[in-house]
Amino acid sequence: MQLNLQSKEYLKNQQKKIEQKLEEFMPMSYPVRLFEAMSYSTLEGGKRLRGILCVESCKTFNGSEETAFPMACAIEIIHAQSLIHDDLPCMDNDDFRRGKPSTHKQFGAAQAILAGDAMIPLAYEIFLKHTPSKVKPESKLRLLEEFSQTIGATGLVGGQFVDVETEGTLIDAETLTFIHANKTGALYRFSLRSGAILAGCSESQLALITSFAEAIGLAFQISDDILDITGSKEALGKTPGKDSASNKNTYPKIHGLEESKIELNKQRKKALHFLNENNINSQALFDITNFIADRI
Ligand code: GRG
Repeated sequence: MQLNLQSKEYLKNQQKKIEQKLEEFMPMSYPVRLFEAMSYSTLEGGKRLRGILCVESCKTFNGSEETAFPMACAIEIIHAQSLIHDDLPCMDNDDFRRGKPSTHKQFGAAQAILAGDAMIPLAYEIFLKHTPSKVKPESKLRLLEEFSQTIGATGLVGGQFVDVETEGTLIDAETLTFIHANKTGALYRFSLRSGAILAGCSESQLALITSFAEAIGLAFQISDDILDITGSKEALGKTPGKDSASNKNTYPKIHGLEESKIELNKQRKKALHFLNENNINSQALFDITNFIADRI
């Protein structure tokens, strides 16, 4: 189901707004090459899906875009940081990212690691410095705790750790679910939850948006795994075929390509069902779900 022109333009415009905010928030100082490496990885390219989801979730629960922009940028900075480290020779070893040389290719491996390191506290700083003061301190503290759990050993790092450790071995479906839910799903989950928390939503609304987030997070990783098989370097902006070349555990490897496509559609239906059944009337959330499922 192709997005109509109006939906495409709306999402493009939201992407631009997040990029403008990132330009505004990214610092520049001495040592200039460190800040350049951070900006190189963060500012150029990227679909900004996680940032847009944070903003749209906030709007869905009657919060303003301005309330969500700092957190949306913090999420995009952590996402960019995870891509820098993921591309390193000791991890996924990819020379291309977002259609250009990956950060270690452009700046050197030690510099790329340090740029990534510096982006973690920067994300927290931007959230704390720029989030409007009308957001309650207890909401900010809750978000800091959830953000930490999302990106650390119980989230991105934990998922990536199991992914790296099991490379070249055959894992069971349960372990694959763990990898996907943490390596990729955790940041999707947090993107939607953080927007809702910033808007001051109720606990039951938070539970609903979390269920939606889990479905699209899984859908996104399945589509990413499928695209590694079917996508081109130009379309992906990175090297295709790397998963099978390094005998990585992916959804198609464990479940087969056809079953992966079926599961992707199941997750789409599940996500849309949550929106429809619970009267979450967000055209953008509806469109992003279809964009994720249709991008294969
Ligand atoms: C966050 C502290 C901390 C450490 C990072 C390296 C690592 C730990 C985690 C790796 C996580 C990872 C790379 C998961 C894959 C996620 C994925 C499919 C990314 C591609 O996302 P897109 O297509 O990228 O949204 P763009 O370029 O559009 O932003």
